[in-house]
Amino acid sequence: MSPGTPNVCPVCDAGGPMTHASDGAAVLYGMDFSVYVRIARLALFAKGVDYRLEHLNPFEQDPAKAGPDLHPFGKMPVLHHDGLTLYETQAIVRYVDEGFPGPNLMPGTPRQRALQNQIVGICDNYLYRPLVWGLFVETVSKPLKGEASDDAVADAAEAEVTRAFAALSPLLAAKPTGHAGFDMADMFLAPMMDYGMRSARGARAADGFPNLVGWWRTARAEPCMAATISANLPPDMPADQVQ
Ligand SMILES: N[C@@H](CCC(=O)N[C@@H](CS)C(=O)NCC(=O)O)C(=O)O
Repeated sequence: MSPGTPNVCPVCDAGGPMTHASDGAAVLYGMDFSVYVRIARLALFAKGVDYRLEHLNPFEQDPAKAGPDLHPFGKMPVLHHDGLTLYETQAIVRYVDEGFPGPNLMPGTPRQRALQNQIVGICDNYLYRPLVWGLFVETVSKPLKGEASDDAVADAAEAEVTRAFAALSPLLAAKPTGHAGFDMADMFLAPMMDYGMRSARGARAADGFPNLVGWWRTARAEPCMAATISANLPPDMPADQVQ
């Protein structure tokens, strides 16, 4: 039976009838330390969706330890809900927003939605890699593990982050805040900032952009951030640098 056959769950039982999918419960595959998994969790949290997080760790070299082979590009997260298996976090967040009751995560007008998509696109394409990998992993995570960080990598990343912050800052100032809690743009940016602002270079790059710093001070105090923080951050992880 093909995964597309009605009433066949492609995740839990490709050859038989649906089991867990039929009860409507959502399953998010991924690790809680992942930026993109957290984005999906923020959306599920905002909508009050009942879900469980199941193991999928694409960073594991051993396929037996990595978890189910659900993502054609070897990434996380993957959402499974009611017979649908979905990857790409933008698709997941939009599905969660439109598929469940609760606060709207996307604004009401085409212009506002386009501007929100622009922020999300900047986060995906120009911020995530230099901020999380180039600054956090390179200058915080590696030294915590006793590895040397590469100044040239960090220098290049800081320049890219500064450029992304310069683009984001006015967009954040103009962003509608017409609903309670986070919207989709906040959900993409905040998990990236939560790693990046633990690096002195990330905080330094943000310093020149008061809108961004102000946004981050508010965002990081939202209950959804505490509700979705990884349980696996090292105990000696530096606190946020932005005061
Ligand atoms: N475009 C993907 C990006 C997801 C992504 O980069 N996830 C990271 C974790 S935060 C990952 O799975 N990395 C594993 C790897 O690159 O090997 C999405 O929007 O879901």
